[in-house]
Amino acid sequence: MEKFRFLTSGESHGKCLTAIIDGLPANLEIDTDFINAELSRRQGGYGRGGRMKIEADTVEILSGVRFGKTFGAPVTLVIENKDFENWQKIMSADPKDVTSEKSFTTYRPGHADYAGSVKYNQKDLRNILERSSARKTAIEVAVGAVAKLFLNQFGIKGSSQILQIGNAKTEEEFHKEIDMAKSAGDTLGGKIKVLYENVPVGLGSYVQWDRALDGRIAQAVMSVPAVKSVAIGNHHAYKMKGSEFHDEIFTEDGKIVRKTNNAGGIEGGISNGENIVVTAVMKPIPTLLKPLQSVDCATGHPSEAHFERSDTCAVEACAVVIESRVACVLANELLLKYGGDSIEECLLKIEG
Ligand code: EPS
Repeated sequence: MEKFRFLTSGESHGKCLTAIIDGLPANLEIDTDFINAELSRRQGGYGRGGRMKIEADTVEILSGVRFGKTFGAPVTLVIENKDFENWQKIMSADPKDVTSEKSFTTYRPGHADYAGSVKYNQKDLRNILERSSARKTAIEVAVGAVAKLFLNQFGIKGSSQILQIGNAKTEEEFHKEIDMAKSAGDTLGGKIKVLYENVPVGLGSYVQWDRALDGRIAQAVMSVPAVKSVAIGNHHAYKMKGSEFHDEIFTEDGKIVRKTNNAGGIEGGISNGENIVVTAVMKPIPTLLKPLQSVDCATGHPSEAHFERSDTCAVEACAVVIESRVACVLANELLLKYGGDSIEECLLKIEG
């Protein structure tokens, strides 16, 4: 039974994005400014497209928070899509408004278009694009921000770093690399590192396959749109010897310490008190100004992939989304181990 649960809904150009979070203890302070700051981090980064100029994502809290604090009830979060104004008729729920405006039928390789249309039996690929779009990561980041507020109570802090964008390995080269891709009508992915500090020993378990903390983190990060690989700790493990890879154990002032952290803070599926280190690879965004070859599902004939406004590079945004996903996993694990009905009860349990 999971403790920190949430569901989201909403389309990229629909009225709003919504999440319901269940399982938060009472008396957790919900700082809306912090949630909004996380949302603007997700909107930023060099290489974003036109949509981010339209949106100024801010959260509205519809339930579960009173005078700035939770009280045990489910928390409902909403982010309005400002772009909905331009899509009201196209995204209408009313059958009287039916229109083919903005419908498209040529699959975009790399997106969910082909597999999604077969799975859900849809002829208008708009019905696949709308929910598969990375737009929904906005509300996921709002949920992650709430998870981070909970983790902060235990002194747990997350951060992220971009390791690589295309062939560029330093920050100074990132913009040039993105500019070059943009002028060629192309896109770029990259490599991201996320770190969580001050995570207590004992989250997750080896006793069943689905309780391993590394397994849970991998699932949460791998399902972020465009992420194609996830590693915990040193991702060069395959070429290291056991004597080089494993983190030797010492004592200092009666405490267990390590001089290395190749395990990325997890041994045997359990947090070991070192920093949790996650690296992930994001593929290049599949919507290309210079279109890829594809097929029109209405005619069955070859066709150039549909182009729709998009980003050249969203690696910085992806880093914020990954931080959020890991925050949700850690919040759930903390509640499983130290959960209580109020923050005070949780803190008492962890302080022993
Ligand atoms: C995104 C919103 C989307 C895209 C992008 C991410 O808005 P629109 O489609 O109106 O431009 O900019 O999504 C994708 C490129 C994708 O492949 O899903 C956002 O809010 O992050």
